Amino acid sequence: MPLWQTAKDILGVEPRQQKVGQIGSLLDADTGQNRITMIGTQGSGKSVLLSHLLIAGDRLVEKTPADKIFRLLVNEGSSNLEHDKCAMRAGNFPPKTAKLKATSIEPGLTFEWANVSTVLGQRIETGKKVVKMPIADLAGEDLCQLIEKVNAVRTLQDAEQLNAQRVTNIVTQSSAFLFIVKASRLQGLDDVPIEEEPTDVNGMSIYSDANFKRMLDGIVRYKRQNRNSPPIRSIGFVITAWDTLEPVAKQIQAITGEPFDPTDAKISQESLGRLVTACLRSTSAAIKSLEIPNVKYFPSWVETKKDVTTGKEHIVRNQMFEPGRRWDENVNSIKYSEAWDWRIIDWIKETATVTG
Ligand SMILES: Nc1nc2c(ncn2[C@@H]2O[C@H](COP(=O)(O)OP(=O)(O)OP(=O)(O)O)[C@@H](O)[C@H]2O)c(=O)[nH]1
Ligand SMILES: [Mg+2]
Repeated sequence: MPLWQTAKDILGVEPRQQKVGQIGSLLDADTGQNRITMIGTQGSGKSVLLSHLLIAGDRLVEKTPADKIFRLLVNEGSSNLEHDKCAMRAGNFPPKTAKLKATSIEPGLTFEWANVSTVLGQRIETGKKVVKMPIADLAGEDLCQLIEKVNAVRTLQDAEQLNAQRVTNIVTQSSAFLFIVKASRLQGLDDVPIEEEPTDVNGMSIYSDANFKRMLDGIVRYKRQNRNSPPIRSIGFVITAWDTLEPVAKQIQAITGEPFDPTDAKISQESLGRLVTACLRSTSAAIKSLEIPNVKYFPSWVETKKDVTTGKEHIVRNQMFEPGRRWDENVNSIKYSEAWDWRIIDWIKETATVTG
């Protein structure tokens, strides 16, 4: 039995006996389809994260040794991702993502890894892993509406009638989800007023926890009712704008003695998990009860500074001759959570099954 099929059996969210009849169709429909979907409400930091994730990806490509392959292929579609990356490197936040129009072409990313060896003079790639992130940077409004629709969908036919391509891509073929949570919207941390979630899309709550729980419920319901949809193998929580949590994080660190400095790459998964459980109680309980096997947490941030003349927030750029890194690595680069972004890329790789 192929390893990935065994993994599906072991890790699936549904009981094994319900899935036996489904194995053949899963194999036929989706061999090697490793899809991750990024989910986050409006203004939760998706575009900023994606831009610096791609910047980190470029740096990883630069650093990849000759006997390995790491590729990150960007299909921009109607998005402006390559521009956003350069704007970030220049210290500017990307603009709010435009809502998709009927004619828009959806963006997407493809991550690829392989080992390279030479046998009898032939270059051979082995252990290839490919992961697709089909809708890389949707507007929060589109995602929220999509999830609202997914909630109402019962059959694949319904999905086709509503908006087949998007619903199918986002839920049917995803086996992992990257939840984007903004640190400033985490609820209940003393002395930090929460930033409310925008509520201009019908049914959205001002609270992140309510929105995530509803999204998760919609996805799970859909997957339970559609046997061709792969089970959820993993969820990654990215806590964006982690820098805004600095005062409270430092306080937690001072009182508990556990590393909780936003810029400290040594924070344990356990500490991060405790923060997410405490601030997103309904979502965390739902994830736990679904027994999703692989849940990981990633802080993410860019360092910002207010321009004294314009009052505008800018991303802090590295100075060319700043100590600690080579001068050419400092050029055209910003201060951001690079080490954590590389861990996100590792997690993306871990969610993948070998395809060749
Ligand atoms: N300080 C700080 N602010 C951030 C960070 N990430 C995002 N922000 C702020 O949050 C705003 C929204 O971020 P975006 O990435 O555009 O949010 P989005 O999820 O793409 O939003 P939509 O496109 O509307 O769905 C940014 O313009 C910044 O002001 C961060 O790491 N640090
Ligand atoms: Mg955006």
